[in-house]
Amino acid sequence: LLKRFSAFALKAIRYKLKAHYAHRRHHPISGYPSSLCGATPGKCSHYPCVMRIDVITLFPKMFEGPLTESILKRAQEEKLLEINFYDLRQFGQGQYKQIDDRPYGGGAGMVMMCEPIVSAIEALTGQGKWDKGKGPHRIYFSPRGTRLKQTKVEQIAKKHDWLILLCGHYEGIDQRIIDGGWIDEEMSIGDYVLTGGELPAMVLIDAVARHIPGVLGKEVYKPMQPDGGK
Ligand code: 4GY
Repeated sequence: LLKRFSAFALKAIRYKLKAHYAHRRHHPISGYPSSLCGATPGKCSHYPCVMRIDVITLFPKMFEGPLTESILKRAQEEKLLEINFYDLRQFGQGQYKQIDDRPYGGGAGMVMMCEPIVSAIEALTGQGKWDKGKGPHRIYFSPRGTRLKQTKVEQIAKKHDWLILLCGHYEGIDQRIIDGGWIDEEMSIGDYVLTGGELPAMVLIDAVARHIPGVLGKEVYKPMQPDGGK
């Protein structure tokens, strides 16, 4: 009975949120300043969440499971966290929706083509600014990137409310995407080579989510230290 009641209560809360808090500046559960999309108030299809994460990937289904269970599941239900997936294939070129290309300037293997990635990033960035006044923070995962540390996780959770995570495959992405300024940060989760950027993206999402107020509950959440918790 209690279970059924709490399910009902949660539903009621969510309904209320949708109806009344569409453009509130503070999240009704966490009290944390929430993100706003650039849409005209009242015309926005989603009400604010604390952190929006857009994932650009060739394999959105890989994310099922890790993000749809337990704490991350609840965080999304409570609109503390919003995770959207964009299938890169849909941005592919020509009849066959091509997304791979020979490396620019030569080299072995294939890389991920410029145009689909750039159009995906630009389509998302064009959706406006959020509360903190900045555009999205764009992260590309590769073993060549800067090693991810706890201090970095905390910084990201504090500084940003909108992330774009780009998951690479093949031999990586076309270097011109990085040189052209479409990526803010190249990140590595450790000194080993995986088959793609999906697992690193899930690792970052999980680590960042713990630092969104309300995700772990008051007892567990430790506010950030001024020194970044070193
Ligand atoms: N390690 N940390 C990592 C990785 C796979 C070839 C680019 C890592 O972040 N990413 O191993 N990624 C590679 C596979 C394309 C991504």
